Amino acid sequence: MRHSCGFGARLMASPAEQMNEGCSGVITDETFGPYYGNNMKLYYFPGACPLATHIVLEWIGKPYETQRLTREQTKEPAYLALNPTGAVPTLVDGDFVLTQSAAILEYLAEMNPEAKLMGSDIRGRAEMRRWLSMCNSDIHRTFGLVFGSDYFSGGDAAVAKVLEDQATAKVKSFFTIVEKQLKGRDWVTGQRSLADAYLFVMISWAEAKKMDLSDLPELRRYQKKLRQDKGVQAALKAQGLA
Ligand SMILES: N[C@@H](CCC(=O)N[C@@H](CS)C(=O)NCC(=O)O)C(=O)O
Repeated sequence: MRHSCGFGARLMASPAEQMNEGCSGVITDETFGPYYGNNMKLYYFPGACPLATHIVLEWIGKPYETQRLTREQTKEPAYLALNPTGAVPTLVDGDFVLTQSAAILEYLAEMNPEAKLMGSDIRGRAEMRRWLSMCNSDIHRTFGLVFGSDYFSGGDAAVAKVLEDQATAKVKSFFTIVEKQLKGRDWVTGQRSLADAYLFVMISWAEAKKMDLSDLPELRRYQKKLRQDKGVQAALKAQGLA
């Protein structure tokens, strides 16, 4: 696939950027080799969906490692052995390799219940999953058509334009639903959760695509508040985005 989503996605990280990676250092042949460190390790592209996991790792506050990749590296056999979809995120925890954002986020929340990122009872967890699913299955998926319109149109510029416009309108319709939910709330479920980290990334993509959010004041207020959050700022900085 020749498309990628994310507001900071770049094809290559400079050596200086690679040197800035947590504890993982410069990308080497061992990048995808067996990993026996004590900390969890997150594979990502800057500004792409793994930013949600990165924010959650910051909220949890335990040591972790990251490995920035290029898109090309995610198509190499060694990485495909970790994540057969050739996408990020991938989380490695000892001998456990996990893919898919929603699964990774819930794994982190369940491993760290003290961070209270899931919702406190059955309905609270269901409510959190409602918004997490909207991010992962509705907004993210539709953004795939916005960022990937060239790919999905087979290179037909007119079709690509229709795809991008229609998908942009669909994303906007999801944000309009979120807008109503945010009224009177600082967090999408009323308390900080996994869904907030994902929603922050989705709004950042809208901003990167210069979507008109002027009629969604609650969404803009929410984004501004999250931008000031220490965990969000730390994750953005670590990815070279702040
Ligand atoms: N369903 C997957 C989707 C992952 C995904 O689409 N990741 C994008 C970045 S946001 C990617 O790595 N795309 C690969 C590419 O563009 O080649 C998840 O939720 O983790």
